[in-house]
Amino acid sequence: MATLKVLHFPDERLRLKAAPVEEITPKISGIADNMLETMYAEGGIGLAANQVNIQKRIIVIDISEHKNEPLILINPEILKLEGKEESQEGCLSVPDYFDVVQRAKNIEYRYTTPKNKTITKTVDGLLAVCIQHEIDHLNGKLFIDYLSPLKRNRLKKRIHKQKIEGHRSKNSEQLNNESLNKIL
Ligand code: GNR
Ligand code: NI
Repeated sequence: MATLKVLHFPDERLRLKAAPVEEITPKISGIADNMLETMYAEGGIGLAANQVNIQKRIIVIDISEHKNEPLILINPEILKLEGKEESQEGCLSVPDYFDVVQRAKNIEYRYTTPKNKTITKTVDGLLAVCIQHEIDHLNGKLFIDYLSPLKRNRLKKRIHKQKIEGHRSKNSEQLNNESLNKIL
């Protein structure tokens, strides 16, 4: 098993629509296992394949307290959305940002397992939120897309600033090494 690199907003690859899995093969199970390992390593409760640049409709979830109830959902689909509820969300592709999003409270969904069984279930609560969040990823959508334009612009500016700061500190380190070399 291996961990994979998680793409961060505003990476355009997060905006691609992932393609359905045509056939469940050992390769697909291997991808799902690596996704679970990545999700656990990053401390997330869910992960969609396109967050690790695999453009296939696979999501993994574990909302259990002891992180020992992994779920693998292949070609997940929402069949029904009912009610509304707001909850705080975060995303491994948008580090250090959390905000309230309104989603359906109850959902009916269908998916295929790695053993090639197709299952239909109804859920609410955190699992319902997580499944909606992950299926959004497969469609190229991020939870920050639901924020007001004002909030989204503030977030964009913050991320842009962090990027510039990152470049600056790298460059100044280089500068210091160069000056150090001259001195030595
Ligand atoms: O780890 C995660 N926590 C979370 C909290 C509230 C709603 C959704 C999530 S999913 C997120 C991991 C992630 O980015 N999955 O795509
Ligand atoms: Ni996410």
